[in-house]
Amino acid sequence: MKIIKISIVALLFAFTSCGGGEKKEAETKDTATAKTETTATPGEANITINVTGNSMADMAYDPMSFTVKAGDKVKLTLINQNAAEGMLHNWVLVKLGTGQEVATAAIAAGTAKNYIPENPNIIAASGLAKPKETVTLDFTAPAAGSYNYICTYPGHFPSMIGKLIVE
Ligand SMILES: [Cu+2]
Repeated sequence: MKIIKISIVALLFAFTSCGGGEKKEAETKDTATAKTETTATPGEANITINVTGNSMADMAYDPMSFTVKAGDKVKLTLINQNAAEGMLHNWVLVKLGTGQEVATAAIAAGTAKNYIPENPNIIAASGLAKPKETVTLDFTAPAAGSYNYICTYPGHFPSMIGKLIVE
């Protein structure tokens, strides 16, 4: 019995040591080990972004900017507060100043790709939230610097743009 226990600890330690994306498994097995690991890896950031307004004229992200640390495991929740039909939104993280290029490519990509084009400027992208829907996105914060987040639903850029600052 004792031997089995030790080997489980060793296994969890192996997860911790390799530092990869195996975290969730370790967390569900042993809370104490998960806590230890949190201190050894970059932090976690839970971010909630609302989309306010009810038309093309007043739609916007709230907040329009936020800050995380490089390497943070970001859990982003996008809440579409719009009730109006056709008000679909997403959250696409792009290199600073590339919003127009990505938004234009998104229209070409169309509904088949949920307006997410193959584009090297895209760092992370959520799915589309229909009116009153919520979508979530997990991503790792990129290197320190400034980035834009945009909605790639046709016609929503440049109204829907924000800035992510990574420290
Ligand atoms: Cu939008």
